Amino acid sequence: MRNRRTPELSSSEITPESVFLNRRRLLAAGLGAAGLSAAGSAVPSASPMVGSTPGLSPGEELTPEDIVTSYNNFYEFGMDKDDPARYAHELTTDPWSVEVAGECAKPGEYAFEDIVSGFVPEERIYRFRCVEAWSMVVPWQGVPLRRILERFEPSGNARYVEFTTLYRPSEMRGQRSLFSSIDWPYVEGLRMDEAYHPLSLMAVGVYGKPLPNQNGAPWRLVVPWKYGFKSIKSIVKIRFARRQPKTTWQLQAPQEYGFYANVNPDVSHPRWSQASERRLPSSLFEPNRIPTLPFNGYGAEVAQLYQGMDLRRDF
Ligand SMILES: Nc1nc2c(c(=O)[nH]1)N[C@H]1C(S)=C(S)[C@@H](COP(=O)(O)O)O[C@H]1N2
Ligand SMILES: [Mo]
Repeated sequence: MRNRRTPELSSSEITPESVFLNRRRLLAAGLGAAGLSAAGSAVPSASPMVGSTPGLSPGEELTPEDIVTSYNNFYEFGMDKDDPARYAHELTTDPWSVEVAGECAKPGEYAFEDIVSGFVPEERIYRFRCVEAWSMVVPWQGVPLRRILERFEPSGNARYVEFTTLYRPSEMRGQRSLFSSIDWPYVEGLRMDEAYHPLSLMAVGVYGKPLPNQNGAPWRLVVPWKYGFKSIKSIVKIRFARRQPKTTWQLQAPQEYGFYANVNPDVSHPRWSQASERRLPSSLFEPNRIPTLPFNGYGAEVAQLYQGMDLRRDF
């Protein structure tokens, strides 16, 4: 783990060349183990039927890769579902640096490779439920968020962790758009106990390949019991905080989006019901509508995090 601000670090260690080598090593050692075949061709390491995966019901199937990588929300590239797949290649994700700040012993500016080095990504097949009432089942590869955050030694004052996406209008056309009302950069947050929950994942791959830009390269959060908007993409800043951070969607429409954003079929969005969802692939004639589960089906794992809270008020 290197902190670019520590004086003893020699400049040769942060040359573009070493960054390049580190990234190649990351892919070879990490994602290789998680799903790339020896020949380098991508094969999903999961079988399409995922009934034996914890949390998933028998008969639930993986959402096909082409849908996972072409039906996206990533407003930095536009508001339509196909904008991210069309325009996210305009973003440069290498080199990538991450600022760590706030209540921790190791703040600083880190190279992405240094933060993830030494980790072998695990495969996690998760249900993913968007607040717009569609859902998917996705095979992610990633590192438990807790293991990453612990590297920065958060202090006892850290009760929340805030994540921020890149602000780079030159490469993110949605940030230049006059139609976007979002106050960039995109910000999300978790309570520390949520961040430390074993289901919280920092994904670096999907379907056995490095994350495509439209899915949040080089790394993005995945919090499967919360609405999709909590799963922030292309993170450049991690800040440990005493007080609850203000998140992008909360600032945008506080009556519609709360800090917690736990999937809850009993609490409607003011403009639509959350009782059911369209499981992709879904079409007009085959909507594939299924009931939405409390905590997106992960209640047995996470409900205790919210004991004593009124989830209608803290939505
Ligand atoms: N930076 C950033 N992260 C984001 C978003 C976004 O617009 N910008 N959209 C969120 C929403 S609303 C959803 S549903 C998921 C979609 O993730 P996916 O495209 O990988 O399925 O990303 C989330 N993360
Ligand atoms: Mo979403």
